[in-house]
Amino acid sequence: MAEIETNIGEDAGAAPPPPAQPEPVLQPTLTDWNAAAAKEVKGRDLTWRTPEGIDVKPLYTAADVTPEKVGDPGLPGFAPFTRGVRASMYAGRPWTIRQYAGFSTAEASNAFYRRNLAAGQKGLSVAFDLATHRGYDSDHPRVTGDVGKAGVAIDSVEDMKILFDGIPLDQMSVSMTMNGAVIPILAFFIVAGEEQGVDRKLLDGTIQNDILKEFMVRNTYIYPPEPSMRIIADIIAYTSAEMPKFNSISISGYHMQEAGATQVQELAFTIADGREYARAAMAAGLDIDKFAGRLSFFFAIGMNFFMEVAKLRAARTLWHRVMTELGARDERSKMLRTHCQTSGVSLQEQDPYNNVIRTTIEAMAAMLGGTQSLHTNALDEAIALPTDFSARIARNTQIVIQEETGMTKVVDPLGGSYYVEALTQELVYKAWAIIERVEAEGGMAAAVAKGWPKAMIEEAATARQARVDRGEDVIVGVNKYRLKDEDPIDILDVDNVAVRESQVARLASVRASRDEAACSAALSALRDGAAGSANLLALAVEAARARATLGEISAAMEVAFGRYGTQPTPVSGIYGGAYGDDVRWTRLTDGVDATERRLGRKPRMLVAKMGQDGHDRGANLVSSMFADLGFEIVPGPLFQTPQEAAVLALEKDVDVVGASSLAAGHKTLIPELIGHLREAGRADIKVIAGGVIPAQDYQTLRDAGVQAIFGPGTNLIAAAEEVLRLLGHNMPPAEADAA
Ligand code: MLC
Ligand code: 5AD
Repeated sequence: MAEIETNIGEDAGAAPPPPAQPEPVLQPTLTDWNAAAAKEVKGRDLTWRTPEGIDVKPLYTAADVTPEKVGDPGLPGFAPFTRGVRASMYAGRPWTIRQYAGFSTAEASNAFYRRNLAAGQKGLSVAFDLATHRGYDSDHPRVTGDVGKAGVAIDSVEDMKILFDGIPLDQMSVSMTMNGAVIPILAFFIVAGEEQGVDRKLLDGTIQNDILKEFMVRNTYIYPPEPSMRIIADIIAYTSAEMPKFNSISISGYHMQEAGATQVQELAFTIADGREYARAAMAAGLDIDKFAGRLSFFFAIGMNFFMEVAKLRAARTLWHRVMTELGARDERSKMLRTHCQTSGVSLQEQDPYNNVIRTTIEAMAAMLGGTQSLHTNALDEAIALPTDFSARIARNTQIVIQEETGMTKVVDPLGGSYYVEALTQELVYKAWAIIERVEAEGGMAAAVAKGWPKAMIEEAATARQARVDRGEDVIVGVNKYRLKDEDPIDILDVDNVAVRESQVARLASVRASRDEAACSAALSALRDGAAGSANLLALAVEAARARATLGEISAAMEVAFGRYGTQPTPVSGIYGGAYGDDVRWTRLTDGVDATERRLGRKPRMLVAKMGQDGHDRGANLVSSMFADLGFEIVPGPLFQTPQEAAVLALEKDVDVVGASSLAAGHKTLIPELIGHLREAGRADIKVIAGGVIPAQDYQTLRDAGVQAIFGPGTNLIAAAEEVLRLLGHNMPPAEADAA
């Protein structure tokens, strides 16, 4: 066989002779390039203005990364950690494949975790159901639609022990996404470890414990802001003293991006939140270098690939600056370590296999940005929780990148890219401007209380929706290249009635077998502690040991703290403003005017949020858009029972109730609402449903009396046309051009 000539490797032979001296040529300049490019595109401006307001040029060169412009990004493992927190990064140890999961009972979730770990997952990340998040036991009347649906139901230490059965807590790092009921959940975890024989000093993991973003975007808070901040300081104090391997908080921007924030907003508010928490712990008397090394972060990774890579690099740079300013001396205190999750909101119900492609691109951005830990979403994200099938593809997306591509072999391989370095710096500047504004207004807790960060995010979300509905932002399979027919895919359906029954039975047995006197003594100590200043986690550990339930522990603190609630305040003018006098918009406003003349008043719609589902992005978008059209909107408060929503609908005498459901409670809650309206003799009030509602559930909802269903990927213009038709307006059929 003829030998193939190669110059690769040691046996390549002598180096080829140097080329003859080239004729001196004049190197083309940037001006030459500009002229050439302008000629190719006939003078069209190729600058891309991103939603962050960044003007991305079509070309970056060495001129964009001079030391005056971008400084020196330094080396990985060294301050300011722009290029990564470890010197060897993935070449030394790959990021943790940590899939967020939880559904149904502790038994079912435990079995799912074990299957995933056997198939190559490396760390655990627990998703709790909404009843648990909001501090209710599974037998509470407010949570009938929520038990076991969006996550696993945990009522006591006994459930927590089952959740980690056969999973040694001194060897497995466990993240728990818990913010509202963080005290009982962390207490259950500590006691479950203890009863597995694991000292809390060895517990490795993370608790989300980030309440500020709950008030801003995620809404699974329980108590008002002030006691909530105290809880965080108590947890940081307890874990920094007792649990040296445990990350006391996961400061989360993820949910901001999910709610519609731009990358700059996500970055800025997350870093500002981090500063607020560090200050709260310092105000409680803790030394910054004793706790800061265990503060961790969590970001979303969406489809703007290079922006996401740059965002993680910028985040590390900013955090180093913030912690230096706060007086940290230890470099470990200034290191931003983060988990990332690919973007849920970027995934679609339509043509769902595209989601695998999206998630792969996002996963690559997360790893090229230098994440420590990663969750990749499943392809059925837009409609349901993952099945074993979809979870396998999601997990394997990471395993393939780690084990087949060689991408892990080089540290920060995009470092030095003109574009990435310039963008990193641009994000640092843009985010810093917002961080300064937060600072000028008294810090993030004060900003959240004033409400402007939330409003800013909602404006960005509404503008994005308008761009998608107008076809300006492309989503393949949704507003472009849409399939005529979609094949249904198998999805996970949790029988919440059965889960609730089994939880109720276990609760009864826990209550029957515990030492009642010890339990109530522990609960009353906690009640006093909440009124005073004792460490709440330490007291809750005692209560957990005595088999107090999650609902009881939460209620004990609620006596002193109260329960928090807010009224939604939708933004206005953004969606309508994007359409201006576009014919699709004026057809609708004409329709609303005609309906108003017919009714003798503006058409009224209640936008209802029932159950413990706090995902309010869709509801706020709908409220904002319909108000722009001329509807009178009644924005329903979060967490209503179906009966409360019905009472509000009757009181306000609405024409339509739009029930927004993103947490799988729709099959229980919406039929109940319709039942209450009918009982009151108001079957004429139209009920429509929107949100994460799988096609498989449409018939059940229609049979219950739902008149229109708007799933993920709905064009709001088309939805409004449908609503006007329901109100008796003779609206011509929806135009294809709206999509
Ligand atoms: C890492 N290590 C190395 C190394 N890389 N050592 C030598 N060389 C290298 N190259 C060491 C680390 O120092 C550490 O040890 C250990 O290995 C583990 O690495 P890590 O980088 O700390 O990873 P991990 O343990 O996975 O922790 C990542 C984390 C943590 C710090 C970001 O907070 C975390 O796991 N977060 C996950 C959060 C999460 O799952 N959230 C889900 C949210 S879902 P040592 O001793 O230094 O610790 C959600 C959705 C919703 O919120 O709304 O419901
Ligand atoms: N299991 C798996 N993923 C979940 N998510 C939320 N709940 C679960 C769960 N129980 C994911 C989705 C969602 C994000 C907040 O977390 O991707 O968008």
